[in-house]
Amino acid sequence: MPHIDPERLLSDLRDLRSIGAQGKGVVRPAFSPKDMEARGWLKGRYEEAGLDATIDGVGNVIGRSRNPGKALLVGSHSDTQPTGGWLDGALGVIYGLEVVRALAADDATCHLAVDAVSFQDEESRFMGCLGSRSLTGTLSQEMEQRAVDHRGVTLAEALREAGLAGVPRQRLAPGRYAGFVEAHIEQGPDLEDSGRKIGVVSSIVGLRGIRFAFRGQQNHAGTTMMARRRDAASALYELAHRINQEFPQAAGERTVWTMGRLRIEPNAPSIVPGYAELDLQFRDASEAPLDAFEKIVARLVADMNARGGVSIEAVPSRTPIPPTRMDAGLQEHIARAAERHAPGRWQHMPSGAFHDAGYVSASLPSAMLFIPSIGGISHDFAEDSRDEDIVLGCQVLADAVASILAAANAAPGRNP
Ligand code: HGY
Ligand code: MN
Ligand code: MN
Repeated sequence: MPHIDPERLLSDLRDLRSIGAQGKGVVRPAFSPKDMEARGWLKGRYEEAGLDATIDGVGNVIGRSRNPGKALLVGSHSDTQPTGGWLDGALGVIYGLEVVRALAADDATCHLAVDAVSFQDEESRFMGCLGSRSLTGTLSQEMEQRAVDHRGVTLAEALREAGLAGVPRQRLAPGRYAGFVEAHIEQGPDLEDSGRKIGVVSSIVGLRGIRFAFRGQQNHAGTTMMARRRDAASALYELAHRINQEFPQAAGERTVWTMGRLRIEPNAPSIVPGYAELDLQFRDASEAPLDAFEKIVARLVADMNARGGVSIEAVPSRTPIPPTRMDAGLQEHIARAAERHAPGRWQHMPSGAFHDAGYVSASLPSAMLFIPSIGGISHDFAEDSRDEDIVLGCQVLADAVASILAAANAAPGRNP
């Protein structure tokens, strides 16, 4: 059985954390200098581990094994949210590196092919899972041309600034892989609340986003009587309130929605706002509640526009991410490894976060393993996990990878 090296694992995680560190957290937005520095560091670690490593034209770092036979792709993303935690994405990336080294060091598994990957822009600076869309061939030219970040920087400019313009892009080698496995922090409270140590992910949420633009009339806050106002911010508050009133009727048990970004102009206390903007994002493991939410939004916007005064425009704020199911066979390998190392302290569970495995699952059998997040906190500098949970998760992953590859190479034509 392959043995991971806990100290080496934790040391690499801490080294990666140091690139873009801010207090306990990390700021390494996709294509930023710190993101590209981290990718260059990772490429070096892949090479030291005996992989042929490249950083491709969208910034995916891919370490390819020289071993023959069916391979398994293992990894996650190393870009972060603007106020990112140190483990979101980074955990799965360093796990992939450590699994490569652990299997290479064990006579029983050193012949198996494990490729390691760090995808680019999973965190939606330009669009969620940009790197895994590119690797799986679902990043269209039209999507690329539309891609602009919230500061107005285009994807083309970011690629140029990162030195990636014109660099060849990698695609999944047809027939090479038995599948893709991504380890990740849970980013929620369920494992910690249940006292369990490993999550075997059954499904990954789908996600949609709508951006509302409210156009009224900027005016004086003292001399403009309420009846005469065309207050863009008031329209924003009314729409947000009505969404919070109506969505619960159409929501499923784990449907979520967030209005986490707004803009009010000119954002001055003595001026009636003439313009406002609001981002709404909503998620569920099935399409039905997402479809229902879109219908509610369309009705509310039409109703408010019919009143006049402030005009509301609603447009998609991002490329939708479809809900996906994880491969049952791969889940079984992870579950068996979890039972071996954490008997009775693991569970099948859905993912409320989206992940690259969601995109890759359209091209390869894919699966995910979760470890507990302390306090269920993520997308915040306070994000953290216990060292013993980090080490346990990596050992479970190493076992699962070895068993998946053993099965895949015993019967190359069959799913492991
Ligand atoms: O938002 C998400 O679900 C992911 O963490 N980017
Ligand atoms: Mn993530
Ligand atoms: Mn994230």
